[in-house]
Amino acid sequence: MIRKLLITNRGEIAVRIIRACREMGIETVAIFSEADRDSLHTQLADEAICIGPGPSEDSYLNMESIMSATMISGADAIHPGFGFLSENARFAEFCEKCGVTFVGPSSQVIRRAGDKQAARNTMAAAGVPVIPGTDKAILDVKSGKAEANRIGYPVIIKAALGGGGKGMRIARSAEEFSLAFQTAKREAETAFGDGKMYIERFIERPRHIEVQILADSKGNVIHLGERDCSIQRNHQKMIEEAPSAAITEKLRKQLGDAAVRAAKAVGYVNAGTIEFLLDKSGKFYFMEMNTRIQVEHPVTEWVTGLDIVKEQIRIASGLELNLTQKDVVIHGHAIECRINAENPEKRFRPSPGTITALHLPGGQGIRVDTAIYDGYTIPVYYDSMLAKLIVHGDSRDEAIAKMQSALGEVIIEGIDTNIDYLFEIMREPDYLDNNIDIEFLNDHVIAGVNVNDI
Ligand code: MV4
Repeated sequence: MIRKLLITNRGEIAVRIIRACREMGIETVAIFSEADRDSLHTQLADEAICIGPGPSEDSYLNMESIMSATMISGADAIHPGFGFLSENARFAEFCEKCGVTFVGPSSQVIRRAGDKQAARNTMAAAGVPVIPGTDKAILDVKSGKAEANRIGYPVIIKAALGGGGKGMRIARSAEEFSLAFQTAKREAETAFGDGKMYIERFIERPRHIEVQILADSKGNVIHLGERDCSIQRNHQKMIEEAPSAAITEKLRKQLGDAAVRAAKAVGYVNAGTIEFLLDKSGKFYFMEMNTRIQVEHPVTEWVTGLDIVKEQIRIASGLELNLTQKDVVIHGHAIECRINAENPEKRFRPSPGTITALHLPGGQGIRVDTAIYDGYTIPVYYDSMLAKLIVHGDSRDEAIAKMQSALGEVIIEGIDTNIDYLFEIMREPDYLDNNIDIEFLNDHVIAGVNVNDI
């Protein structure tokens, strides 16, 4: 069993992991940058080690400093949280070579999931539905165009090593192909140092549906149902829910089976997420595999009653899952809103600064995951998420009513936040009617703002 765990992260997810360890009797080591001396994770962990200056490259991304801190502290395991080094195969490999347990899948699985083109082929071979597209890397316009003609327009051109929308372009016709391909390829070369591209049929207005899986080192794989993460801006999710109101029990079983097959096909161990697109006709397709704990994991925790971070630590300790698929029952409906330090009226410009007054909601069916406190100064170096407000009700309508009530109670003074914007989404008739897809924020004016105008 893991005795002492070092958390290579900050903010609410570091706090979330510290809390799980405390319950499990595992000692915790925080690492912090010079900008995070007063941060909550630094104060809550049993020990805290400064690993460098504020900028992420000098601290939370500095593998050598982090591994030195790990050795000095005597930690036997590392939890990477999300972002930063969490999906860096080289870092996982560094841990393996240093004899430190990485709480996540092996470096080999992370590397295989990172090549989206290769992952697509693995999934197709395992019988997981993939979007019609190419099975070999495309490097030039000529062969790309031939493939696009075969697939049929519109197509989407994606970087093999991409993700999060970088190195991605849509071509609606053969006329648009050449420019779209070259732009996407150049962007991929700059961002990932690799110009391998693949092409898929472009799915119009899908939902983003992802399935949480748990896989132990004994070969047991289960799924914890799906999350609907369609409400997003610029590939940043804003609101997530579980279960998806678009999915029937029959479809849930098909998605879950596909996700379990996907995990088994790559020899997955630990918690992971299989992302799918669900088209308007109800067909779903594999998109990507995420090898980290995700920001939105609490909605799944609430409808299943499980603690996914504890499960990650148990799995990394070599323990067998203590539940089977039939033990997983989905109860009620959970919604998460991401509260960010940003101003929606000023192109969602980040708003770091000092919190001068704070009131967070509570009560039955309300959970707040955060690392902010009254008087806390948000550093300029990191992302703008301040808190996750998660609610649970018997039904989607009840969860929405709770979210409206909880958002209405929040007081955060001294900085700008997106709370009013989130509140308005919770009153938008199409949101209430479950008329949502990945274009939702493009299609609506929310609190006087339409994201297309940005
Ligand atoms: C797609 C797609 C439509 N058709 N692939 C966005 C980032 C990367 N993970 C893949 N993405 C997409 N792939 C096909 N064949 C639409 C998107 C997409 C998207 C997907 C999920 C959530 C939000 C999105 C926003 C824009 C585009």
